[in-house]
Amino acid sequence: MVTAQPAPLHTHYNERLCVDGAGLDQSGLLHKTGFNADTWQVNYAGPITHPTGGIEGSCWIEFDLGTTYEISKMWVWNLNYAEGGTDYTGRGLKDVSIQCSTNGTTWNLLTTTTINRSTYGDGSPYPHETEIDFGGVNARYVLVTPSLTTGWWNPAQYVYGLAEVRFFKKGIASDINHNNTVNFADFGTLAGEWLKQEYWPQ
Ligand SMILES: [Ca+2]
Repeated sequence: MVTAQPAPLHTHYNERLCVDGAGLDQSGLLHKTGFNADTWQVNYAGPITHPTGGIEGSCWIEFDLGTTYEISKMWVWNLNYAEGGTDYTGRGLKDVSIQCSTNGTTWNLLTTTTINRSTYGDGSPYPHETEIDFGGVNARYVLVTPSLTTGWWNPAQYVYGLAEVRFFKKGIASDINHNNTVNFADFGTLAGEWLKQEYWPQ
């Protein structure tokens, strides 16, 4: 689940669009650009502070991963679209604070960092261009707060946001059912997958 403030610029710029894979191609690696390109976008609305996160910024977006994971990294496809030959990569987020929490009320600052401006200003599909190291921190909630003054690349643009993010947990290659334990239950899950009809010749 994902929540953000202020409200999106339009319903078709809802924050869900930066976590649900919308806009990515079949490989899951390239995000489309262009108008209405399945991105989250907000209008600058003055200083804003998360109810519990405590950092004043220009907006905030909170990702609820559903359960606590050891998070290894986060990929970011920054907001990027070209419209009528104009490069709008300046609407991408720039300086952000990233806080983590296991309960949604007590937050720890992970890092303050800069999200790269997309280099694909020509409107072509583009890969994630920022990887943020989470170092295996335990978190269920991740809160991103762009700086009030340098939170996005082009200060003349008062609209900004993200195209897509993806979180990775610390890997256990044999943890087939993703419960952070490797045991016989994983073998059962794997066997079940093999026995599905679609894996066998017709
Ligand atoms: Ca998207």
